Amino acid sequence: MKKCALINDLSGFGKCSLGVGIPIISVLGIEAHPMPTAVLSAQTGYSSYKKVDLTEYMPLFFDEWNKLGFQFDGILTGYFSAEKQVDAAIAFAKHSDAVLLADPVMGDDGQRYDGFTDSLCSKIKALAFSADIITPNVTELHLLTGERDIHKGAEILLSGGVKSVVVTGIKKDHKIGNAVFEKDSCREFYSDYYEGGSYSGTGDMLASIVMGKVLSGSDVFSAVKTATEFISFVIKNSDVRNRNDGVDFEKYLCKLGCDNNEKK
Ligand code: PXL
Repeated sequence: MKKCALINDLSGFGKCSLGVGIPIISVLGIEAHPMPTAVLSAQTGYSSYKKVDLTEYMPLFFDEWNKLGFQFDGILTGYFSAEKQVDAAIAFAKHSDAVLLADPVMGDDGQRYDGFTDSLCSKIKALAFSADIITPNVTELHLLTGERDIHKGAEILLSGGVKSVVVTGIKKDHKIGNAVFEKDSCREFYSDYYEGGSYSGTGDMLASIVMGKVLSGSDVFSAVKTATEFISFVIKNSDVRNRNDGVDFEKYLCKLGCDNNEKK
């Protein structure tokens, strides 16, 4: 089986990060190997939370993985709570031939998430520019490039060496969608349903689906089409009272299930 390292936090409440990445990568038929950056009582959108940073353990864990010869086909990065964590992830990725998908988690709805200082954001920017695929939302695209124009922002990232730029959460004509930019092509995928809300973890879901699909042989365009349709379906069928809680994806994971030619 293909192996994917998931470098992200584990949050007890507010379904996101490893809490959605591990099941999604797994249901897509890829082994998920988590390296938690931090463990939180709840994601940072709630009115309070407690956090344990694993910054000092990350280089030790990566050294162990390297020492034991574990090889990865994909590396998926998400939430970082300290600059040194990003350094450790960059160093780990540099020594690997894996496809690097960096989800540059920094903010949403025009606001940075709690704790995202200028210096942490500039480390995340360096990681994003070294990745094969990145999945910023429109707020993160602006933080990465200074651009509010999506096409111009994506162009800056492509010129910097990123192969596929997936801009998420684009609002247009009462719909919400995602755009994929590669060197000579661009495609947008919109959902047929837009309530005007944004929900915890949907960006993490999109990044995980794209990583899993690409590792299974899909191109980024069809991977983003699948992710857009899945997330739209899940939002439509979720009973969400608080956007921080996340969406009811668990019941529908089977829709993403891989179809192997297993022995009966
Ligand atoms: O989904 C992004 C995310 C991931 N991890 C943590 C967060 C957030 C967004 O608020 O707080 C801990």
